[in-house]
Amino acid sequence: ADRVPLIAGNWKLNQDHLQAIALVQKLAWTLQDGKHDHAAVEVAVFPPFTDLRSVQTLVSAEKFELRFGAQDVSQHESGAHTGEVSASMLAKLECAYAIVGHSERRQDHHETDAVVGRKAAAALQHGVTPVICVGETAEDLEQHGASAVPVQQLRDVLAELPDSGEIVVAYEPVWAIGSGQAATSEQAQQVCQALRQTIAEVRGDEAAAATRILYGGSVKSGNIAGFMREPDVDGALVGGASLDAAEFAAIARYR
Ligand code: G2H
Repeated sequence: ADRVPLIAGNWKLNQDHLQAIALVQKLAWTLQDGKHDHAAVEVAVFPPFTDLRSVQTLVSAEKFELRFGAQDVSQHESGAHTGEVSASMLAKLECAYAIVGHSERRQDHHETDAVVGRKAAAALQHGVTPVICVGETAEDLEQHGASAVPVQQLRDVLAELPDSGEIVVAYEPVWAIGSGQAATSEQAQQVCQALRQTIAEVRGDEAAAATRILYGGSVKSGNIAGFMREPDVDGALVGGASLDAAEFAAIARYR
């Protein structure tokens, strides 16, 4: 299947407003200088909510080919949900994507798979592609092996979704996040293959072949090529290394 690889930069809770603007500009220019082919490798950034408007303004004013998304989205449409940001608000900001179920949100905000699924459904309803994060902890890995927990998480999230509509899945082993200790490309492939099989069972073979599955967890310019050689890894969700424009551009230029 022809899946356009996606290199996604999750800034997390980093960058003040001016730094965010500088980072987006530097990234776009670096990609442009390197004659980055956006049709061949898609690049997207995920700034904090407060910087989405500025990023959108820059991208549209400068005609940057960068895409962008939010790090989270509300499961609710509107109403008495203080502090939440809805999928329709993100759609109006031209967000292409919303990350849902990142392990840091599962941990810090007790998000369950059902909640993550409803968030993904809300995004889909407004034409925002959810980037559904799954992954096992070190303890899960020891007890159940690598695939069992992420596969079950994905099943439970998909149960909340309609049968069609583009999704992206990100496999992020919790033990590899921000630890400097990435999974091996073989480990990533094994789980991404199991996740694709799960998509096939729930949404059919065609959807499984079309869905992009990313690896995330301590991805750097030095290890990206190995992941991208694996048949079921279609890109990366990059945290720490996405805060440096040159490094992130080098990741996007993996081949
Ligand atoms: C995993 C990843 C980005 P890092 O959370 O989502 O972060 O690349 O810093 O491990």
